[in-house]
Amino acid sequence: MPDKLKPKPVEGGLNAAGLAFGIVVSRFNSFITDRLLAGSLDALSRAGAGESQIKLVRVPGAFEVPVAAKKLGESQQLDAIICIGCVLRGETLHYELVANEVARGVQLAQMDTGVPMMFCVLACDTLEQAIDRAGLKSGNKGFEAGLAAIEMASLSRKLRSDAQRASFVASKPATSKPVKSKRNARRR
Ligand code: INI
Repeated sequence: MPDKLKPKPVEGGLNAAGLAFGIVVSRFNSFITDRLLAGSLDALSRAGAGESQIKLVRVPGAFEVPVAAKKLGESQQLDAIICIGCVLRGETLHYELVANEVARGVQLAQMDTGVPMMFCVLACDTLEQAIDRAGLKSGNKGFEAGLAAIEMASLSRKLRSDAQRASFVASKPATSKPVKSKRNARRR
């Protein structure tokens, strides 16, 4: 990379002040999802969010998470949405179908609405694996999703205001001489 070029990256911060969040949580496997929800709320509250900044929606199972998240996104009232669920492998193919569709659905919902959606749907072989990720050995994935939501909400706001300024930047006259390519310089 040339050493003269040091573009400043646009990054989200971790301050939840003035931001609004949606949380969609599934009731299926609530022993796990309630702990993930507690982790997300902990992250949001540590970052300064209050109850009035959080819209909590409960759905029956992970399969129903994407449609609720999409509806929240379509309201364009929220800066980021956390999607919480837990899919545990059973004896049948049901697990695969639910796990695949919820991931695809959440991705589609965030791309359709442009609202960042955190994917906090555990897909585990055993209950023990899920417990480890809901506050035991492997931390709390809900807390991680909460932090990611704050960062993406903040980044989204910044990118939105950058986009509003983009037309100004595009129409701004160049302040320095345009760089001639070597090829053109030789021809002249
Ligand atoms: N829902 C889950 O959230 N986790 C699961 O492990 C699960 N399994 O394995 O069946 C599950 N099924 C229910 C599904 O999400 C829907 O609620 C149901 O099919 C009704 O549409």
